[in-house]
This record gives sequence, structure tokens and C-alpha cells, in this order.
Amino acid sequence: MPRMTATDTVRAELARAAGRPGGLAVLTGAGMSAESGIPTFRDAMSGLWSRFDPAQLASEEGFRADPARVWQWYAERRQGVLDAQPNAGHRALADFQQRHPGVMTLITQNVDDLHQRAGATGVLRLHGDILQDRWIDPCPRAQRGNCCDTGWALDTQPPVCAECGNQVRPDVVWFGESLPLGMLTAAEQAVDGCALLLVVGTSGAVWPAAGLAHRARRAGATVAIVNPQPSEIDDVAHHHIRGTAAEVLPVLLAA
Ligand code: BV8
Repeated sequence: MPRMTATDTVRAELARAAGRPGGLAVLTGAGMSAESGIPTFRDAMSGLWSRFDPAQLASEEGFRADPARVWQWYAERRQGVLDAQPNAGHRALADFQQRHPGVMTLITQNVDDLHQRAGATGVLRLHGDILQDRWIDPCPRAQRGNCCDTGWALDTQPPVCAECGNQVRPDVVWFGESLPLGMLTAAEQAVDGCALLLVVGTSGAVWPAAGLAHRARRAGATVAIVNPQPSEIDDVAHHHIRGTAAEVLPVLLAA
């Protein structure tokens, strides 16, 4: 009897999970989009930006210290997202979701829109959306219910409000900022209720997102990791598939 590979074992777990509503939760990180040409967070620190600590750039302090530099970093990453296409891994997840309505909850740390562009719906975006803007400070007009639109801002680096000088920032969650409560709670409920948590392309270095794997394990779910490299949450998982998102997910999620 040939030995079951990790992929075979996880496919069997998937078949079981697909048998009930909310049976599958999926948590993705930057590795999910690497084969779409979007550098992972660590890789984003290559070349020009390798002199900066990501938490420094992706933080309110970092922005207030040098708004133009941080805006430039996001402008480059935005262009990278706009130029990218979903890969076979994104498509396999969206296809599975369509074939098994109500079974899968897709949770992402990624600020790109590739899951959505692949056709996935109801994606829980823990860390925001790099293609959206908001004001760095509350708009003084908000009390009177007519908050200024960031689209009216002067086209500077970063754009600023012509009326009060308020600066525009990307609508992402910076280090030290709390996650959108609704998203985190929904993600926690999804991992509490799933039979299988599939963790794809994350180093597991950033919290509270990484804590979702620990929570799933505590709740009795099977935890399986897809990552070509070891990660900081390997010890929480039952199964480790050493491969890439675009190679492994189509095989794993095939009908
Ligand atoms: C908060 C948006 C408090 C912005 C991001 C507990 C312990 C320790 C620290 C903390 C803790 N709790 C909180 C902290 C502090 C901090 C934190 O976690 N620090 C870390 C660095 C130690 N967390 C926070 O600050 C969070 N906020 O705690 O607020 C609070 C609470 C109440 C009230 C007020 C405040 C906010 C965290 C969110 C920060 N924002 N993104 C932006 O993108 O610019 S995080 C950002 O980095 C990403 O979203 C992602 O989450 C993270 C990067 O991690 P990965 O996605 O895993 O990517 P990485 O590059 O690391 O790894 C890639 C992986 O893919 C690798 O493993 C690689 O092997 C693999 N791979 C590569 N290619 C492929 C592949 N896998 C598959 N296929 C491939 N082809």
C-alpha cells in the first residue's frame, strides 16, 4: 500500500470539510500572490526599499515622519497590484468556492485584490485594501455629515485637502493599528467552526493574523500549511505541503 503523501491526506480532509457549511477556512499571505509577480512583504524590501524596515514604512509614525517617501512606496506597490493578474492558486480557490457554496471562508492578509479578481466572494480582508484611500486625520466636515472626498485632494505626494491640508493615506492596516473589528471577529468565528484550516503563503510572523492558526488548532480543526519554506506557525500544523500556491492549490482543490 503506497504511503499517503501530505497532499493526498489533505485532499481527504478537504473532501470531509466540503461536506458541511463552513467546513473549510483558508488563510492566505503574501506568498499567495508571489507567482503573480507581487513581491512578498519580505521581498518587497528588496532593492530600493531594502534600507527600510517594513514596520517603519507601514506605520503612522513612518508616514508622519516622511509622508512623501511612504506615499511613494505605496504608489509603487499599487502599480504592481494593478499590473498583476490572479494566478492558478487564486483561481483554484475561487472555483472551489463556486463548486461548494457556503463551505469555504477565505481570509487574507493581502492588501491586493487578486482573490476578488479571480472571482472569490466574501473575502475577509484583515489588513485593508491598497487600492483604496482615506484621510490620515478625521475630516473636520465629518461632524456635519459631509466629509471631504479624498478624490478632491490636491495631486501632491501625498495628496492633501485644499481646504484643511489633511493628508491622504492608503486604506490599509498599519503596524500598531487595530484590524477592522468586523473582519477579525468573522475570521475568528470561521476558524472556530471549520473542520480544516488551509494556511497558504504566510510566514506567520504578523499578529493577530498568525493567531488564527493557533485558534483553529485549539478549536479541534485540522491545520494544513502550503509553503515552499518553513514558517513560524509550522508547529501548529498537522500537515505541511512544501510547494507553491499556484502549483499545489489546483491539485489540492481539483474536483
Ligand atoms: C496590532 C498592511 C495592536 C500594510 C500589514 C503579538 C506578538 C508579536 C507582535 C505583535 C503581537 N501582536 C501585535 C504585534 C505587533 C504587530 C506584529 O505582528 N509585528 C510583527 C512584525 C512581530 N502587529 C500589529 O501591529 C497589528 N496591529 O497589533 O495592533 C492594537 C490592538 C488594539 C488596539 C490598537 C492596536 C497590525 C498588523 C498588520 C500590519 N499590516 N499589511 C501593508 O501591506 O503595507 S502586515 C503585512 O505583513 C501583510 O499584510 C502580512 O500580514 C505581513 C507579511 O506577512 P506574510 O504575508 O506572511 O508575508 P512574508 O513576506 O512575511 O512571507 C511570505 C511567505 O510566503 C513566506 O513564508 C514564503 O516562504 C512564502 N512563499 C513565498 N513564495 C510562495 C510562498 N508560499 C506559497 N507560494 C509561493 N509562491
